[in-house]
Amino acid sequence: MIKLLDSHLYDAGIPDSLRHLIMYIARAGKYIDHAIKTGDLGVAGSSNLFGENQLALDVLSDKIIEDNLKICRLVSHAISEEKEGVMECNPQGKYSVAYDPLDGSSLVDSNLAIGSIFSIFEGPGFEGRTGRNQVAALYLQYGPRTTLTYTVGKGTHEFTLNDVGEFSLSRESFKLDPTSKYFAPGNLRAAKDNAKYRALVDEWIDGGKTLRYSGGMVPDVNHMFHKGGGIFAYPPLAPKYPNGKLRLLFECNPFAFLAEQAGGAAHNGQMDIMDIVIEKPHQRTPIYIGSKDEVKKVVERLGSNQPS
Ligand code: AHM
Ligand code: MG
Repeated sequence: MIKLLDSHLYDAGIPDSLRHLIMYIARAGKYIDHAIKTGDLGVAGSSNLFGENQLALDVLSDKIIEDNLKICRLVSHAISEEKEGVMECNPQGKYSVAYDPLDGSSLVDSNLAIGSIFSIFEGPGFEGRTGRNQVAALYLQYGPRTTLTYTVGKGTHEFTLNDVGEFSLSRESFKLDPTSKYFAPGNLRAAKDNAKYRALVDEWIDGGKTLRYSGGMVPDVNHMFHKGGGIFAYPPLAPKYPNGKLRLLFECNPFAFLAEQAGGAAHNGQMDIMDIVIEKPHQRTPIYIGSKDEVKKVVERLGSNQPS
């Protein structure tokens, strides 16, 4: 018998308000999925067949999510990777949501997989909190199939969008092995100046690991979630990315929560990703995420090469 997202959330015993919020996010995901499949993927300002102005897909995705977070009335504060400041929504809302509306948007025109990522906190705002305060994290991947993967701290579970527009359970409580043969070396250009990163990449190659890297964090992490393990790295590289490129609130925290709940780990070279205090909305951090022992090995190898 099929299990739908709403009923899976109900069985998880979470408050109805959080279940409704996740269902609104899932709804936004369906509209984005539709826009990707049917829309003009051109730049903002281009017009469609009828001469109407089109929004670029990342702008449209941002708007779809913002609208859903506002109409559900469950959110007090929201912040988008596409916008500078925190948005105040409903003062009575119980939750704060950080989201990346379309991660990997530069991959859209070439038809590679992309995704939307969400990090949900109870209570108002984000600053001064850590990833441990997340009550839920989820992402949608828009690929040949559209999937939604979520955690509320009771394992990590994947749902697949079916032909009648429902998210149906496809993988329940999946787990990451401690080691894995897959590696995804982000920011490989850092290996030019960072001898430790270069040695690590050599070690992965010499050890016979298989490269799986698409340039999109969503499909890259999703790949290891499907293969039962892997290691994804995005180290810093000064002067452009002295703290790495990926953002704590929008990308690193939610994936860290999902990975930990699948038995994996996420670290920035100095501490667990979810222990980093959020000081500003667009804060960046290096990240090493995936199979536990693989993450441990990266941290040992890169050691003091990490920025403070
Ligand atoms: P974006 O949020 O601007 O789309 O950037 C995030 C993406 C990640 O999905 C991916 O891991 C990373 O950028 C790759 O960046 P680069 O190719 O610049 O190293
Ligand atoms: Mg992003």
